[in-house]
Amino acid sequence: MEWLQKHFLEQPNKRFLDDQTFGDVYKQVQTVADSLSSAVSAVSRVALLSDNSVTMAVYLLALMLLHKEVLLLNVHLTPAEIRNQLDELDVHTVVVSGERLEQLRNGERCNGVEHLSGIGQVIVFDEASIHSADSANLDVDRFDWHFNDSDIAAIMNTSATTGKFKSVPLRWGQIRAHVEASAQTLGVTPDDTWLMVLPLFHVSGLSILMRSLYNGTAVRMMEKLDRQELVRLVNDQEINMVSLVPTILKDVVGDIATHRMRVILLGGEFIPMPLVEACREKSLPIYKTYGMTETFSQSVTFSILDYPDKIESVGKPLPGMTVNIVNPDVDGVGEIHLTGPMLMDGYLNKEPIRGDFNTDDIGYVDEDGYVYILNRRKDIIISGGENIYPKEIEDLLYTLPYVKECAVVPVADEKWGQVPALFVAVDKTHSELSQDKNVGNTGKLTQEALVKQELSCFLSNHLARYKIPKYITILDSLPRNGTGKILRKDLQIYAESRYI
Ligand code: S0N
Ligand code: MG
Ligand code: MG
Ligand code: MG
Repeated sequence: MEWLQKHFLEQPNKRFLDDQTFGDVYKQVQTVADSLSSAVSAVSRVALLSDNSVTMAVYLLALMLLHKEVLLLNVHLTPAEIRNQLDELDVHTVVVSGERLEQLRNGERCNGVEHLSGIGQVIVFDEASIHSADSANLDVDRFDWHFNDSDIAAIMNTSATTGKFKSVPLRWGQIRAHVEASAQTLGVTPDDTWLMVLPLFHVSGLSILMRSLYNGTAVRMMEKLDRQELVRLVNDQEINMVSLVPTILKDVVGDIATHRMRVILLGGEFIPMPLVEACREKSLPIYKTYGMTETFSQSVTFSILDYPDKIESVGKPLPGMTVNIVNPDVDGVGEIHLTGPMLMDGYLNKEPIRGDFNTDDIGYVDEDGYVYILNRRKDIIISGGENIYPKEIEDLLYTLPYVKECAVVPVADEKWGQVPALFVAVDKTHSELSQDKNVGNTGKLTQEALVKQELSCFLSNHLARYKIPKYITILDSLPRNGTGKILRKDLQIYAESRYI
């Protein structure tokens, strides 16, 4: 937060967030911190739930200035998922935008199932107070602007192979290491304006705010993805930097003019080579990035225009980061392990990391130090940049008394890159699946349609939309190998032949 104070002193009139200057934001952050301070004085953690906006950024910075650990909640989560995350991390205060308030209050989706969130304290954004920010009544000394490297700035929950989320503490030392290394890799110019269309609740978005806060450059916020507006901002040179996932870029690449941008940082999911080729043909300054919440975003990056012979790689580690290939085969392909100052020191409430961090991704490093990813984490499904772990969905389904066996597998998808597909075997005689129970509101359904309806309804009450399987296939039993393991690859091949 000293960075904000520094830019306020050195360049108060420079644009920072949309049309707000460093001077404006400096005052707004203190005003909001003042208004929140008594409500949050007794707690060390506060959750924040909002879509991207300048107001969200100001509230986030204000909570940081109050030295709170800010749990950033994904707006796509259901009330049940939100409550679960709050309970697990012992968070009782949620700061929320007016638009997302209903989501905390009422989780009803279908069949009258209710999930009231039972949260201790809910504080709604107060836009009016932000704009009444006035320097006259500000005494900067009442805040402690200094942060220790080991202080936690934010917490993000990431889904995990186990099916249960893990909590990543993002500490100031890690953030500083990242913004310094990123600036060295991408360069900084005084006119940089970085478009934030990716969510501030992911490191893809939060890192943009932190880089600009450190470099004293501008951020243009986009609340809701608007593809036309994105193209206009790029072509009219209102921005010169943007972070995107391939799901977004592939929709707009045809409309983007050449040579207008300084950096298009592209990552968050598998990057298809035809997209990279299309960008290279237009000379778009694509910087591929490989990174994750655990490393506070990009840890490996390169420019496809500067190194065209390496376009199949994800680039070289940022200064300070090291990639180690562990257990390599004869071709040098092995587990990708990372280490360096941007890496977290361990998940909350888990063993600290000693030595390298195993990403569970598989790849190799070439003789020039470029990293190639061949397989993403085992079983992971990445839909439009959101990670989904089959086990979370499967474990949830196994809580249903009539589910005998189930498996969720990734299926290629034109829009989202990948989507989950569910295979399930059920006990059709179970009372929960009886025709009579549903006949009132649905009319007569086939047994299969009835089962699918029950499952869809159950899933939508419990899981964020992007995690809900796009395809459901009901089988008598799931195919297994000699040792009893479900043949997931066979299911994936079957799903891709049937549904695509
Ligand atoms: C792609 C996005 C913007 C899609 O949102 P869109 O089109 O606005 O959809 P909505 O209007 O919100 O919803 C319409 C329907 O679509 C469903 N839906 C929304 N998102 C998804 C999804 N991802 N998959 C499947 N379905 C989705 C909605 O539920 C809705 O459904 P209905 O109509 O049924 O209600 C949005 O998904 C998005 O923002 N994605 C990107 C998220 C992201 O940033 N991921 C990256 C996370 N990774 C990291 O942070 C580490 C990597 C990293 O740091 C990085 C990544 C990229 C670039 C740079 C970096 C870096 O290193 O700095
Ligand atoms: Mg959107
Ligand atoms: Mg969205
Ligand atoms: Mg640390």
